[in-house]
Amino acid sequence: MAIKGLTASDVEYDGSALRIGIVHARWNKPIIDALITGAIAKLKERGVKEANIIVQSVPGSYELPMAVSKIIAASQIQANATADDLLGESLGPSSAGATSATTSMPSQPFDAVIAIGVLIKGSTMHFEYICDAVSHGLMKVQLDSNTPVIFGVLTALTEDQALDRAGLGTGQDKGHNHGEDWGLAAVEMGSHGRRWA
Ligand code: DLZ
Repeated sequence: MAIKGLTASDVEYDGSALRIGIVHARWNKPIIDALITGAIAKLKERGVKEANIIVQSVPGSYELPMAVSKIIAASQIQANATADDLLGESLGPSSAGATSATTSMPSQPFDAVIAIGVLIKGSTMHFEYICDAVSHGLMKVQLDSNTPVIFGVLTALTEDQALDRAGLGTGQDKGHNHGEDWGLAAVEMGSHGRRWA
């Protein structure tokens, strides 16, 4: 059976002003690595600057919702703090001497975060519980934080299924790297956030 992939959008989204986070689990690392590579390739293809792609790892997929929540919150706090600092600088007594050359640019909160994990079913119920917790957890994080969180979690019944979906298939063709779709989805959703703000 053919593996489904993302249908191209009519709009070519421009990622050049976006800041994108990638948080990934380390279970099934070779598959994870291929998915990250695919996601980053598409982010760059859409113009996201390398310096604006921040990659963080966590032990397993179960840790993804908490980690994504924390990096979104940290980026928002950091951006606000820097903006406050700049405001204080321009209003403060020494502002007359301040030049733009001495003033750093505020850092930018994440426009979207891609959560990447690979869950492969074992012989116990572990898989079902983690899949359920992670999918609900990531949805909650994006709605609570108002920041798009791309669901880059493969929930595969076999290792071969996961390999096919990372473009590492061992059959007649190598399958399709879903990481590429997640990179495109991050740029599209991140761009919407800016336009609707
Ligand atoms: C424990 C576990 C198992 C059995 N399988 C996977 C998996 O296939 N993929 C994955 O990302 N993580 C797995 N984990 C680890 C959990 O996600 C988590 O890291 C631990 O339960 C600690 O909270």
